[in-house]
Amino acid sequence: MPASTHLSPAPLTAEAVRGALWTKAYGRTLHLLEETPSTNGAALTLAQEGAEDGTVVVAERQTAGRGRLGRGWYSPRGENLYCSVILRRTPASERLSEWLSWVPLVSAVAAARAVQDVTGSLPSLKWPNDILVGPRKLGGVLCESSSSRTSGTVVVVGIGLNVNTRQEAFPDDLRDLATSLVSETGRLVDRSVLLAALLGRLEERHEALLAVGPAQLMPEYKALCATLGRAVRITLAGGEIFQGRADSLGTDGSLRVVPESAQLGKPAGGFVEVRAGDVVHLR
Ligand code: BT5
Repeated sequence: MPASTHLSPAPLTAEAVRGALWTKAYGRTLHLLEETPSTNGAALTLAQEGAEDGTVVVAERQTAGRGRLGRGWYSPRGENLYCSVILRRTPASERLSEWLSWVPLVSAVAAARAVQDVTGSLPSLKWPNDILVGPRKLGGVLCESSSSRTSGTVVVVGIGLNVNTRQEAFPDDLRDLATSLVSETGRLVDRSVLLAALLGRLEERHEALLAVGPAQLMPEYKALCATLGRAVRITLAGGEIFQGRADSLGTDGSLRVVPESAQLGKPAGGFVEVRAGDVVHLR
């Protein structure tokens, strides 16, 4: 599908999304909000009220967009995609924790594939779930879950993609770190078409994860992941920092990093398994 060449971005409308949608469930119930603090927050509330699997919340603007670990997500009005999908179908309890750790990774793959569908260019990924073009961040994934005895586990997959924000319009602290599709291609992109592609790719990857498990999806993640094989600096969830080489992925989607020196003593197996933390690509 070609990118739009309009001088101003085409509006995001439910009608245009539905017109381009090829999913079974994702986006068939679509809440398009003018403004919300966070589409993830709105989706978690809808989930608690019983919203069905595949329900989507998308907003023109977020006033308190969330990143991981309490960080924020820059979400100006009318330019980009801020969207959250409610997942109610979960695997049997013995596979639940593995599934939970892979949902963000395969969601990032789906976002990269949707960008490829619409622009022809395939982004790469930074572990665990940043979407990159070269060294710059095009988008990110934030998964949040809630569980109750009555309704079981519900996961909300939130995705932010910078689409039509021009490079000079990013705030100072992001201008050198972030990018957008219009910055990369020089063309404005129709967000309705991109959202439909994103929901299609998400449904496809989430179905595959449930049906066949992560082992079959790992090769695609690895192929897109620019972190593997690189020198990295890791900040662990507890604040500890070390450098090393990103070696491989664990079956639970963790990043195995061989420390550069004996900073962490001699880890078992020669590597540290990073489950939650921040990665900086060095060199
Ligand atoms: C993420 O967090 O990358 C996950 C972002 C998820 C955002 C979506 S939007 C729809 C849904 N609803 C929400 O409320 N959230 C989700 P993290 O890896 O923690 O990255 C956050 C960091 O990225 C920030 O500290 C900034 O440095 C940078 N950042 C913030 N906004 C950005 C943007 N628009 N583009 C690129 N980088 C950004």
